[in-house]
Amino acid sequence: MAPRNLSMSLVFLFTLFSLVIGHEGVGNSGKYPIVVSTWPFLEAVRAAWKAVDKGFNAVDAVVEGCSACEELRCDGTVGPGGSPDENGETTIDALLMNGVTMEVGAVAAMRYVKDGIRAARLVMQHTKHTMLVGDRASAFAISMGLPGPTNLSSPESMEKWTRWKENHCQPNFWKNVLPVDSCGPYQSKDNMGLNKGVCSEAKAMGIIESRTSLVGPHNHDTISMAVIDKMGHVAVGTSTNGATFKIPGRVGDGPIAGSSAYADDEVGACGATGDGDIMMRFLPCYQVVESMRQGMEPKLAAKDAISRIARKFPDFVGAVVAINKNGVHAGACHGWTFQYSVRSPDMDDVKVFTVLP
Ligand code: SD4
Repeated sequence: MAPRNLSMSLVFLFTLFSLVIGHEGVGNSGKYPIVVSTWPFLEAVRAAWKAVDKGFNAVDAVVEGCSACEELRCDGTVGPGGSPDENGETTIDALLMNGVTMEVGAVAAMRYVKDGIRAARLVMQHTKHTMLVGDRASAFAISMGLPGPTNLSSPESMEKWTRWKENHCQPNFWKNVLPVDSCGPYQSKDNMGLNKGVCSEAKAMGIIESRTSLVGPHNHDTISMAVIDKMGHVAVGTSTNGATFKIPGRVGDGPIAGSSAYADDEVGACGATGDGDIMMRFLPCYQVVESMRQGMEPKLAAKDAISRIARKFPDFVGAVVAINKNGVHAGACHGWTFQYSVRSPDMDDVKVFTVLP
């Protein structure tokens, strides 16, 4: 090929390459950085924005954002001091995912350590595991330098728990057990008559028909945050103290990759909130990201993931927020009105979007 033809071909190839790259939104096209979070957790989004705008990578910005929420105890359901379990104890579920490497760090039912998202980052950075649970997660986090052991209860969580005890431990998460209308210990109703001391006239607690007394806007909020940094890299994180009056040992969707959050640099990210016991059976955030990978717009992908759950559990309460690599975002919800927050370069401050069921 003559030199002139060669250089023209190179110019043509370069132009074509730039167009393709631009179309796919790879690199900083002016849409990045961007921070998206469940609920109007404005300070958390501002903290993440401040970090990512300064040049932090997406993973570290997510940690800054979720950590701010933990410190502020957003809605009483993130960080310490909220959602007492049946023993009156607060435990923490958290997850961090790097959409470049697909590394995940998570802690579940973690006691005595208030820094959920930082503990999740330590799991990701310093172990080859994905998740640590319970007391062992706490011991790990403390051994790696996080403050603790700390009592995670607060006057508010203890008062809530006392009122619940006074109300005969209602509502609760048991089913098919006796006794139905008082506190435990509970026994399987299948053992009725086999065990001495169980009142045979007592009514067994049936399958919970409506979970709305257990799971609603005031006892169930998670921060799930997605960040795309200046390089176009994606990360997500989740932090929650879970469901109020949960059975001790319960782990929700918070630390489950693909359920409360999911990120893939090639596609985008998703965050979820709601009734984790139900949602984790469907991996809604994995679904959202995979649907977007197949070409679905975020709005349709979010709606589709939610409707897959609603078809099987019409009473479930939950929401997802989806963002693709082009910075296009959308939410979908069921059973409640959902709000999510966004901060991007074209905004002066965080903007809250409302999604109706
Ligand atoms: C859970 N999904 O543990 C979490 C809590 C939550 O909004 O509130 N989500 O089920």
